[in-house]
Amino acid sequence: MVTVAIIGKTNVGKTTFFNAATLLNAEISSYPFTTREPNEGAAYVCDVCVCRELGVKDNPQNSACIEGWRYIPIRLLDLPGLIKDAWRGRGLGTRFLSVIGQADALIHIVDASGSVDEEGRLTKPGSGNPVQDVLDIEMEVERWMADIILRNRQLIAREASSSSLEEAVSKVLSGIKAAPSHVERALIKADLEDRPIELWDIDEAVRFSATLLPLIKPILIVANKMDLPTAEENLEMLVNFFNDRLVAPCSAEAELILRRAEKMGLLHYTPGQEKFLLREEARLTPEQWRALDYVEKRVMARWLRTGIQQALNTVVFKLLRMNMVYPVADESRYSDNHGNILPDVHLLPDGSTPLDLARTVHTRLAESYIMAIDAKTGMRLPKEYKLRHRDVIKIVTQPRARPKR
Ligand SMILES: Nc1nc2c(ncn2[C@@H]2O[C@H](COP(=O)(O)OP(=O)(O)OP(=O)(O)O)[C@@H](O)[C@H]2O)c(=O)[nH]1
Ligand SMILES: [Mg+2]
Repeated sequence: MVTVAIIGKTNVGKTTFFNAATLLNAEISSYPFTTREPNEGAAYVCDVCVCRELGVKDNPQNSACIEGWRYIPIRLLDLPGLIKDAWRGRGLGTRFLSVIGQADALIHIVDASGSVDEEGRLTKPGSGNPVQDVLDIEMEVERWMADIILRNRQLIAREASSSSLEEAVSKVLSGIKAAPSHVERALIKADLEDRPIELWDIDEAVRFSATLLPLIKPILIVANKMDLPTAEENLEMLVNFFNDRLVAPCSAEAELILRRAEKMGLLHYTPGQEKFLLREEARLTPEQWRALDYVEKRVMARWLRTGIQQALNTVVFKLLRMNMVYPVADESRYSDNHGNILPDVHLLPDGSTPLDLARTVHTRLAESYIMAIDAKTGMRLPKEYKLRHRDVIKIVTQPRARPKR
């Protein structure tokens, strides 16, 4: 399953984002370092389902279809907060960073309202510097990676003499899934491919890590707390400064309010949509009224959406370039063997073939693979066909041999 980890300075709203996306109840507070152990939960990414295009009523099994939108589960990890100089042991230090090794991509949440001070405490909105916060926190991750490399310099040099530098570095960084091809690209980009690793100093190791990090873990910057007025100017600053990266605005608190109110049956709200509608029968307390009025005025009327769903979708569909692919057993009815219409959808990286889809569904399907059919056109697909977003695919397999009597 696609795994996304949330990183960021303490108190920026990581757990609020996590709870809003997973509807879990991990502890949130205005104190720094509230989260002391990583949290894990299921969140969803969504896009238009093929059911309407095909004119069928689907009954999803591994995902959900809500008003023509297909929601697919992903794994979300919420990490304890970082702070500048965490590598020296400030705050909770960097001991939870190894968790990012499990992630395919990172969401880097920053407090766009500038309400978190140097020590990670909440302070007057507008006094913090979100651009500096992003740089500081990414520097902590890079320092942590650089430290692993420097501590293992002799080992890497020994290994490299019998294989290659990229193989040896990749082995030491296997915990964060750095493939030799990533390491090779980063060595060239950082202009370090000819420099003996025994001689690397801290600046060189950090330069290499900073080049490698986005290659192995694409990072979305999420500008949170957009409901606070000071966030608008800072968002512009973030977008201008990080002009070659993606920055997504959001209000995690607004999303949490809406999803909890929806769960309590007070309103209709589909994550990612522009509107929420109060249920006629809903009896709101004055406090609930105030909270929903705040969300309407400060978030929906201004930004159209809370931004949580868009952030998750951007990570999976834009940064990781995943495609939604629907495997079916009966290509004329778009169903599985039990008659479920469009039962499953899988997220596969761009460039995947029908055989990759077969492997994702079941090893047996891959082992007995003969060919694939595009269920929308009925056409047989070439072996090297690159699956496209929203393809519906029938995998044709060899019939199973009957056991001899
Ligand atoms: N105004 C506003 N406040 C928010 C938003 N998201 C989170 N907060 C507040 O920010 C504070 C910190 O939220 P948390 O979710 O605990 O932050 P965290 O990043 O997980 O913090 P640590 O676990 O301590 O690192 C809480 O007081 C939240 O209510 C938002 O979108 N808008
Ligand atoms: Mg937290």
